[in-house]
Amino acid sequence: KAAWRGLAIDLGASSGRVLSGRFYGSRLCINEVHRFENGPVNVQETLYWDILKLFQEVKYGLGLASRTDREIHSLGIDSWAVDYGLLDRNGQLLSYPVHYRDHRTEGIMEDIFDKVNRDDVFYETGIQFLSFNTIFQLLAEKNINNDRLVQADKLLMIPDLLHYFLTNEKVTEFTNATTTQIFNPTEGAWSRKLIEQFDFPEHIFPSIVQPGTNLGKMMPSVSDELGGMDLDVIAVASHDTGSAVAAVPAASQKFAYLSCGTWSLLGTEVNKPVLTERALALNFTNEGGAEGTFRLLKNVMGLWLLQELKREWERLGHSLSWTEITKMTEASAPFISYVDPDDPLFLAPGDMTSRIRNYCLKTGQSVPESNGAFLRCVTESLVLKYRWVLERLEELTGDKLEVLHMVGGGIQNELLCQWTANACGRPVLAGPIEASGIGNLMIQMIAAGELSSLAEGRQLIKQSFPVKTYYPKDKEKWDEAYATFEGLIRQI
Ligand code: ADP
Ligand code: LRH
Repeated sequence: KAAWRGLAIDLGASSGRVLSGRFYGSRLCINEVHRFENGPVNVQETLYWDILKLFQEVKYGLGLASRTDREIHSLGIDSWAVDYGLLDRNGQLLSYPVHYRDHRTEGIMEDIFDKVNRDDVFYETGIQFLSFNTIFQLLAEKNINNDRLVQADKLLMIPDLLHYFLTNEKVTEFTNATTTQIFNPTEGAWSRKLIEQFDFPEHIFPSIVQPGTNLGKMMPSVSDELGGMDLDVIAVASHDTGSAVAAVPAASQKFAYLSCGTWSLLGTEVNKPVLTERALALNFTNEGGAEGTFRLLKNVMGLWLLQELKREWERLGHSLSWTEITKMTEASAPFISYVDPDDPLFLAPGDMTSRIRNYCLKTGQSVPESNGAFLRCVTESLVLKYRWVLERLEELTGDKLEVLHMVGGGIQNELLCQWTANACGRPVLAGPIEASGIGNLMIQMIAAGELSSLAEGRQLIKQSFPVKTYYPKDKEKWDEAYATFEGLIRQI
């Protein structure tokens, strides 16, 4: 039997890629067809995503793939969550999508929760409070650009917008819908209550489709441009974290995962949202996943902090590779100062060294004095925060989570993997790197009837990609560091 072939378009906040996948029955092979940079574009003090450039890169990757293989069955798209584009009645995009790191949502939660009950919003959606959730971005839209919302006919999340550009279909894929904080997971529908309470136009919310839905073929204009390429477009778990967690090669049902890229998403899989008072107090989230699962997790600011340090030094003419960055981190003195990576101070792009410096001054710690010291401070703080989240996760679920699966581009930082094992005091199983793309392919294979379930897919991934185990070391030193770190971060 000929191999099944599919394409995964995986758009991360720092880079996008087009991967091709071939499934030979007992093995999945992937190949990177195209990779391109991604990031915020600042125009007159608003941060946008360059969605047209992204679409162009996607088409370029598709064209490359079709030149070497005319037998591809389908494609799927996944990307970061929460952001959207608005279409008018003629189906025209009203604005470039605004980046979730834009300042328009600063202070918006405080304002609205004077009028609306905050706890109710959590119990209605199961979603953690992050200032950039779609619900708050829409509120900012109302405050700043209400004209746009008045003109809007449909709101499409980033992958849905690209689906629309490819197929002309306007739908919302379930996993991304859950991240808006306007979706009620218990009812499996947009929250009428919140739409009413926040006074959003109800008609902008499209119908919801489940991961694995075939959206049909590419439209003729796109197909012609790509030399007659004629694939099925499958709505996969279009939230990249949903796709990444689908691809965790876990052997059992209870496991902790850390999807590690621009963000670090640390959590566990549950069958239904955990809507307890404690989950609310700890600000954990319940995002929708493949096959009716939910991800109980917390966002940690992640490698964004390292990306921003790297970018800042680059601007000053001092370019460093990731390998050099890892070496400098390791060479710097240990356990000097820490930051809470999730302080809102670190969300926006720019001047990361001065913000870290200020944080250290404010908290009475030594200020990092070399590039290596900044890197060490951030990397240690990240892994210590992972431990904090992991322990809260065990508290919430009552489960002992013996191992931590790490996936995503960040696992190429072996120091980070080893220190995660050390800080968390348990083995880390690292792999695969391209988890989002692989999970994306997996949902396409389930839709095509090539695989029967998520569990079978995870077994296939285990067989197909290497996993490296890191065992914990230096327990006493890391326990001591954790005690200091825990004292520093806000207690709940
Ligand atoms: P996203 O999908 O959010 O764009 P990725 O999953 O591609 O992010 O991960 C990118 C991050 O992985 C980089 O910011 C960097 O911190 C880390 N990384 C990538 N390559 C390496 C490497 N060779 N060594 C160490 N870290 C790396
Ligand atoms: C990771 C991610 C994460 C969201 C953030 C906006 O790429 O999708 O799950 O919280 O981006």
